[in-house]
Amino acid sequence: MIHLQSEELLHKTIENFMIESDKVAHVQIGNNLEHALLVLTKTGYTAIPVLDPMYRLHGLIGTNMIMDKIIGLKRIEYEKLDQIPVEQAMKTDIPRLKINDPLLKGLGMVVDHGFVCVENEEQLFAGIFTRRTILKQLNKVIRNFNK
Ligand code: 4BW
Ligand code: 4BW
Repeated sequence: MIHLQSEELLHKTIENFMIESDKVAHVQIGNNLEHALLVLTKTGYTAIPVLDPMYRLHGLIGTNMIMDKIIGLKRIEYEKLDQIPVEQAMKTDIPRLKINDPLLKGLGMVVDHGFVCVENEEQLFAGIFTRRTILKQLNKVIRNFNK
């Protein structure tokens, strides 16, 4: 029975577990680093997706990437923040999942990444798959196993 429960879980798709795009904080291509830093600070996340107006995924921007861009030889050059667009600082080589990928694929990917962006059949951003989501599910399975 317990085995069956975990088998069922692993055969579900990413779509069943992702945070939908409308609940994901993001910035748009063309936004400057000052805006990105404001969004990151206000939401409390360390990294968020960068999308275009069509909702295509271009990369991720994080506080570390922003700071790296404005660290000068002697000081942090904050005045550069509103001059640099996010596309000059974002990470573009990022892992991606499809909504129909099996949960097991996502599980393997969040070993190395705090979250992975999910795309639909039209290659548009659909949401994110996070470590928290999968750990919550595993927690449930393990607790039921111990009952
Ligand atoms: O605002 C928050 N609410 C809650 N409930 N949990 C939070 C919040 N901010 C951080 N956390 C917790 C989560 O457990 O800290 C973990 C690390 O956050 P992070 O990476 O370094 O900002 C969170 O783990 P997680 O939920 O597995 O999320 C992993 C990463 O996914 C986050 C962030 O980069 C991204 N993320 C999660 N939800 C997001 C999001 N990015 C944009 N919008 C969202 N709604
Ligand atoms: O430099 C990195 N190398 C690797 N292999 N993965 C990294 C690196 N930087 C970030 N990551 C990945 C890891 O999956 O992003 C996740 C979130 O990083 P964070 O929170 O927001 O800097 C990383 O997840 P994690 O390895 O499970 O680490 C979770 C958090 O624990 C990190 C950081 O706050 C802290 N941490 C981990 N290793 C650390 C550390 N703090 C100081 N020194 C370390 N060696």
